[in-house]
Amino acid sequence: MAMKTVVIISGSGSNLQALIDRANEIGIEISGVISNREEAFGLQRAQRAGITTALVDHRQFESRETFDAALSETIDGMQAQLVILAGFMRILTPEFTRRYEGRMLNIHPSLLPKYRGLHTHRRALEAGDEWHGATVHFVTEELDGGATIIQAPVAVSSADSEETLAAKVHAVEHRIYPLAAQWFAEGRLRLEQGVAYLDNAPLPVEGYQYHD
Ligand code: NHR
Ligand code: GAR
Repeated sequence: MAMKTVVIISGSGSNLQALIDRANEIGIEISGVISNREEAFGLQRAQRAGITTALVDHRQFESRETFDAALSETIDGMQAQLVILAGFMRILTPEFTRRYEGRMLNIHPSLLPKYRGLHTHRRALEAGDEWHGATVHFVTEELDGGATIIQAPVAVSSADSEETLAAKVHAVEHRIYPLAAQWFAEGRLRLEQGVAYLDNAPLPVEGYQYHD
């Protein structure tokens, strides 16, 4: 039985597309896609794939709490067993993250714990880092601070701009996010007392190191 999954986006949705393309193979059924932005291209990707979409526009709400309450009603209406943040750009309240703790994943464009928050490609370039990358982690109340599941490194070249580096990071994101979702759907991945386990063994704090 495929695991019912809701994907939450704010923008282009290329990670959503990677999940749509491999949903059957990895054992998920995307029962809905939710965006906080009407113009998010990911909504069109979902519609094209015949997936139910919903718009929950944060600007229509007075507070983060009321926005998050509407978001959870929408998620729960889609009967999600797994919640996937894919380029979702709003910080979530502790009440919301507690409700989905252990079954909500995020992909973040850096090698966490480096560069939590925004503008990660620019920050890695400005620091002169040799390595950058992407991290899939469980979402907890601490922003980009939940247990790491998979990390994929990307070599930075001196010729890289923010755009070229972002493109390289995207390419690895599209490989590691479906893999993490597959592990979860197969019941191999869990969060227990802040630690991520794969096949009953604790993952290292830096997560499973992905390479081709
Ligand atoms: N919420 C919690 N509690 N914990 C996490 O780990 C979360 C989260 C919400 C989103 C994604 C995250 C990322 O991968 C994520 C992880 C948005 C911001 C942000 O500053 C930071 C990190 C992430 C997402 N957002 C601004 C805000 O005020 C708005 C920016 C905008 O709208 O463009 O919410 O990077
Ligand atoms: C991805 O690179 C993802 O890691 C990042 O936004 C991009 C979304 O691309 N996420 C964040 O910055 C979360 N704050 P996509 O919409 O094409 O999947």
